[in-house]
Amino acid sequence: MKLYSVPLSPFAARVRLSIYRKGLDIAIVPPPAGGLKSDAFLSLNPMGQVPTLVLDSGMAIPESATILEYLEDVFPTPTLRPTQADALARARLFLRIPDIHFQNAPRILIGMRNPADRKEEVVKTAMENLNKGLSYIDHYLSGEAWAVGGQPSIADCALVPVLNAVSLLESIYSQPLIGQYPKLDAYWQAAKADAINAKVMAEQLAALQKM
Ligand SMILES: N[C@@H](CCC(=O)N[C@@H](CS)C(=O)NCC(=O)O)C(=O)O
Repeated sequence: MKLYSVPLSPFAARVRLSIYRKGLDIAIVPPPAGGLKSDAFLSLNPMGQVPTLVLDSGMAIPESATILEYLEDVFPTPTLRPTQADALARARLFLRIPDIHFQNAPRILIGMRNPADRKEEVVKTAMENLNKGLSYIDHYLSGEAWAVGGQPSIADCALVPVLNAVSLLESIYSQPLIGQYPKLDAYWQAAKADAINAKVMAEQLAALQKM
């Protein structure tokens, strides 16, 4: 099995977090020569995106949430999928909320990290979307040690990479983002201190510094 991934992508980073946490022997590789829109890659994944998980059978699975669930089905131990239905619903919400409500705000705002490249209207709308999404995440956090319950789950795989990007935005734009939401802030302070989370965060940061 191999995972096509790029270090900065929060979607690819979700899957790397699962792979590291579960200790899976899955090769993590960059997009092939020719890139994501090459004929060779598009024949694997017509969306031309990372992450893409290629199985030994040759089947290729796109979409981070689908890949995370697949890894839980095939490698159930250690589990990152809450077993209780309410907890699982909440974990899945933490994958859906950033995907739907941020409306790409972290990518847009990182793209405009240089003040000379900023379009104020675009920044304003992206900040509004970002804050809406953050407030929804804060709402569904319950103050437990991890996003859902007392152990890491697919919810943390989803939240940590995107919150890492948001945390960088706090310094780039000199404004509190995560810090405005007490439950979210407490979650983030604890999440940052975990070694596996920190490894993926460092991979993202190193890629951003190279850009
Ligand atoms: N919904 C997808 C989003 C994946 C995605 O947007 N990946 C970006 C990298 S962050 C990508 O491959 N972009 C290249 C493109 O769309 O052309 C998922 O959850 O995996």
